[in-house]
Amino acid sequence: MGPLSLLCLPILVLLQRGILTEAQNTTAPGPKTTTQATGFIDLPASVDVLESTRPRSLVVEFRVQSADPRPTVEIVSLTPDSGAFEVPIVNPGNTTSTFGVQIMLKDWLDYETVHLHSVRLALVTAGGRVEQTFHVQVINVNEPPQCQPLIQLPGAEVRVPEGLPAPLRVYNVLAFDPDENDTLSFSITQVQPDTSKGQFTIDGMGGIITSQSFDYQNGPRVFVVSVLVTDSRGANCSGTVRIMVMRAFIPPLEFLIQSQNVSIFENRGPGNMVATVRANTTASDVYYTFVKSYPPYKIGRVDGIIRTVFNLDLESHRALEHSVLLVRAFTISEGRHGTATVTVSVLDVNEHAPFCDPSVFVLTVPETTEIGRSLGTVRCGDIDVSNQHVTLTLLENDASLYKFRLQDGQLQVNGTLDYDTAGVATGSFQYEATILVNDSGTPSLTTMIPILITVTPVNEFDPQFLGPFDILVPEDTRRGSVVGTVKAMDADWRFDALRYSIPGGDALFSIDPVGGQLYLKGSLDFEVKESYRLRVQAVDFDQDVDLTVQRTGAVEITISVQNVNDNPRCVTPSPTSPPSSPRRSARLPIISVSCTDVDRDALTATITNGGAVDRFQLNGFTLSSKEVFSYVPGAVYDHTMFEVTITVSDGKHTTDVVAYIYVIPWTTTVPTTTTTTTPKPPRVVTVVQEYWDPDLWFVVVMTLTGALLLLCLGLLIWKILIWTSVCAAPQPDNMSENMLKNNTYGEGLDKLANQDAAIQNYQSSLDGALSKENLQESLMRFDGKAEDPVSGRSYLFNSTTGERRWL
Ligand SMILES: *[C@@H]1O[C@H](CO)[C@@H](O)[C@H](O)[C@H]1NC(C)=O
Ligand SMILES: *[C@@H]1O[C@H](CO)[C@@H](O)[C@H](O)[C@H]1NC(C)=O
Ligand SMILES: *[C@@H]1O[C@H](CO)[C@@H](O)[C@H](O)[C@H]1NC(C)=O
Ligand SMILES: *[C@@H]1O[C@H](CO)[C@@H](O)[C@H](O)[C@H]1NC(C)=O
Ligand SMILES: *[C@@H]1O[C@H](CO)[C@@H](O)[C@H](O)[C@H]1NC(C)=O
Ligand SMILES: *[C@@H]1O[C@H](CO)[C@@H](O)[C@H](O)[C@H]1NC(C)=O
Ligand SMILES: *[C@@H]1O[C@H](CO)[C@@H](O)[C@H](O)[C@H]1NC(C)=O
Ligand SMILES: CC(=O)N[C@H]1CO[C@H](CO)[C@@H](O)[C@@H]1O
Repeated sequence: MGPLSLLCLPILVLLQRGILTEAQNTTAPGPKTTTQATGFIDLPASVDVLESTRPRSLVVEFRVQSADPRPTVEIVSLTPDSGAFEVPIVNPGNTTSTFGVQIMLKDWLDYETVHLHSVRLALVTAGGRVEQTFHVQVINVNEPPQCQPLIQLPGAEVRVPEGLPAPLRVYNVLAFDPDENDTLSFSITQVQPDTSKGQFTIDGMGGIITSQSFDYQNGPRVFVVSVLVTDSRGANCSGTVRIMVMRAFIPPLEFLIQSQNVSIFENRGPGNMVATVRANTTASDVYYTFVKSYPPYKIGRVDGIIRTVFNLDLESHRALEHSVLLVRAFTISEGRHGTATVTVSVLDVNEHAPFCDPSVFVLTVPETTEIGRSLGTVRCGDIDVSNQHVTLTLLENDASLYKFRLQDGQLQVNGTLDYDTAGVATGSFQYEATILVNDSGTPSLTTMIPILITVTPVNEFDPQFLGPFDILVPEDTRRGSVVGTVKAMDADWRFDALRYSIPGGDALFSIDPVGGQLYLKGSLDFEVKESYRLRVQAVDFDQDVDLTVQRTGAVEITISVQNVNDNPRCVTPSPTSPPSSPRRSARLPIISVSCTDVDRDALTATITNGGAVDRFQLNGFTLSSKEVFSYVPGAVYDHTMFEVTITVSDGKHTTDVVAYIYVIPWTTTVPTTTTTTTPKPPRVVTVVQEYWDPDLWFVVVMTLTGALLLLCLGLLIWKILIWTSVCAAPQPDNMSENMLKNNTYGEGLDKLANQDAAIQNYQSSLDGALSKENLQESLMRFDGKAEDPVSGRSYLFNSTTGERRWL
C-alpha cells in the first residue's frame, strides 16, 4: 500500500475508531468473572480489522487475571505466519490481580493476500500457563487508483513536432488500481489554453489523442492537459501532461557556390573585389554577413560582394596569404540561413627588385693583383614573399672580358689586370663590369651593381733598346749634326716615358734625352779613328705609383766613321781650237772637259740636259755638235745659244760642267759654225729658278741703267736707220774669230757681258730679229746665285747669258 496510506491517513483513523468500537461491541466479551484464577478475561474470539488500518494501531485490548504480579502474554503462533502483530503489551490493571493487554498491528494488512489471521496467545504466569486463540478478520476496503507518479507532480512533459498528421496519440497516461477486478476510467478535466479543450480526447487505455496537427508557427506551442483517473467506486487520482510543440526541420539556405577558392593579387588597393556569394533562394530579403570578423575583408550586406578593406600587402602581412571566410546568408521571411566558405589566396606580385650590399664596387688595385684575389663579396636579397631567390650574373665589356669572376657572390680577379695597353689607357685605366642581379619572379626584376676597378701602375719592365745599334757617319759630317737616333721601348705604359743619357758623358757625342738623337760635338776623321763605341742608357719614369721606382736599360752602340769620296774635279774644260776650215762639219769638236778624281775612279761624262742631246754629242770628254742647225731667214731659224750640261761621274759622285754654246749662223754661202763657251762657274751653291731680289742700290742702278739703255737704244735705232739706208753687210769672219778668241775658258764669264753686247750688236745688224728688249731682259734677269772660288764673294748670275752681278 505504501504511499497511498499517507494520502488516506485521516480516513483510516476514523475507520479504525469505528471498527474498534464495533469490535468491542460485536465481539461478545468473555464471561466476566471475578475469580482469582489465572486466565483471559475478555479476549474476543474474533476481531475485524480494516485493510486500511495503519501499523501501530491497536488491534485488540483485553484483560487477564493473574495472581502473579508479573504475567506475560505472548503470541504462540500466527497463521499464516505473516508477523503482522506486535508482541502483546501487559499493563497493570485496576485491581492487583487483573492486567490489561494490548496487541498492536505491526504491518499493513492486505485483504487481497490474507483474509483471516488466527492468533494463538499464551498467558504465562508464575502459576502456570493458559493459551487461547482468537481470529483477526481483514475487512476489504476500496483503494484509489494509482497514477504514474510523474504526471501527478510536477506533471509529465512531452515534445511533439509540428505538422505530424492527426489524429495523433500524443501520450499514454499510466495508472492502475490496487483493488482486484476494479476498472479504471480516464477523463480530461482541463486543457490549457482553454480554447483547445475540444482538441484532445483520452481513450480507455489512458492515451491522449489530438484531433488536429500542431502548428508551431501559428498555433499554441504549449498545451497542458489535466487527466483524472477514477475507479469504479469513484476513487481517483489525477495528473497533468504538458505537450510542447516542436518546430519541424527547416532546410538550411544553400548557396549557388557552397565553397569557392579565389585568388587575388596583392597591393590592389582597398575596395578590391574578392568574390561574390549568392544564396540559392528567391526570397527578396536575403542578407549576408561574416560568421566572425575578418579585418581585411568586408561583405556587402545586400549584394554579397566581398571586398578588401585595406590594401593587402603580403610583404607587410604574411598572414594574409590564406584566409578562410565563413559567410552566413539568412532570410527572415523564410526563417532560413546557411553558411558558405570562401577561401581567399592572396598572390604575391613581384614588385621589389633585389637589393644588394654593396650596391657598387669602386676599388683601386695595383696591376699586379694576383688571380683569385677577392675584391669583395656581394650579398643580395629580395623582400617579395614568393620570389626571394636571386641570381647573380657578371656582365663584362670588351676590356674587362675574363678579367673577373663571381664565386658564391665573391668577386674575384680572374685575369691579370694589365695597366700597360693602349686599350686600358683609353679607358682611363679603369676596368668596368656589371653584376646583374635578378629575382625569380615573372617577369624578373633586376638590379645592377656597377664594378669600377681602377688599376694603378707597377713598374714591371726594363726599357729595351731597339736596333740597329750600328751607326754609319760620314767623316765630313759637320759638328752639331745629328748622326743617328737611338730608340728604346718600355713595356710599361707609357711606352715612351724614357730619358736617354750617356752615362758619364762623352767628348764627341751627346744625346737628346727625349728624342734619342745623337749629336756630333766635334769633327770626325776616318783616317784618325774609324769607329767609336758608345754606351747609351734609358731610364723610365712615371711608371709606378711610387715615382721613385724607376728602371734602367742600357745598350752599347757602334758609330762607324765613313770615308768620304770626293767629287770628280773638272778643272779646265778648254775649248778646242776654232775650226780651221770655214766649212761646217759634223763632229766638230767644240770643247773638251778635263777632269780628275782624287779617288782615281774611272770617270764618265754624259750630256744630261735633254734639249742638248739632240744637237750635241760627247766623244769621251770632248763635246761636238751634230749638224742639225737651220738658220734660214724667214723659215726655220734655230736658237743661237745652247746650254749643255755635262755630268762627270766617278760612279758615286758627280760633277756638272755646263757649257754655253753660241752658234753663229753664216750667210747661205758660208756654213754655219759654232762657237763655244765656258763651263759652269767653279762652284754652284744654289741654282735658283726665278731669282729676283734686288737690293736698294740695285734698283737705283737698274733704273739708271735702264734710262741709259733707253738713251743708247734711241741712239742705236737712229744709227741703224741711217745704216740700213747706206751700208753693206759686215765681215762675219773677223767677228767670229774675235769672238772665239775672247771666249777662252780662262777669261770666262767676266767678259761675257761685253761679248753679249757685241753679239747683240752683231745679231741686230744681221736680221734685227734679236730686239733690244731681249738684250735688256738678259741683262736684268739673274736666275742663280754663286760664290766665287777665289774671292769667296757671292754674285748673281744669269744662267742663260752668264751675266753676273756681285753682291
Ligand atoms: C478500573 O476501574 C475503572 C473505573 O473505575 C474502569 O474504567 C476500568 O476499566 C477498570 N480497569 C480495569 C482493568 O478493570
Ligand atoms: C474477481 O473475478 C473473478 C472472475 O473474474 C472471480 O473469480 C473472483 O472471485 C472475483 N473476486 C472478487 C473479490 O470479486
Ligand atoms: C476524488 O476523491 C476525493 C476524495 O478522495 C474527492 O474529494 C473528490 O471530489 C473526487 N473528485 C472527483 C472529481 O470525483
Ligand atoms: C537551387 O535550388 C533549387 C530548388 O530549391 C534546386 O533545384 C537547384 O538545383 C539549386 N541550385 C543550386 C545551384 O544549388
Ligand atoms: C580550395 O582549396 C583547398 C586548399 O587550398 C582545397 O583543399 C579545396 O579542394 C579547394 N576547393 C575548391 C573548390 O577548389
Ligand atoms: C676566367 O678565366 C678563364 C681563363 O683563364 C676563362 O676560361 C674563364 O671563362 C674566366 N671566367 C670568367 C667568369 O670570365
Ligand atoms: C633570372 O634568374 C633565373 C633563375 O632564378 C634565370 O632562369 C633567368 O634566366 C634570369 N632572368 C634574367 C632576365 O636574367
Ligand atoms: C453500539 C453498542 O451496542 N454499544 C454498546 C456496547 O456495550 C456497552 C456496554 O458493554 C454499551 O454501553 C454500549 O451501548
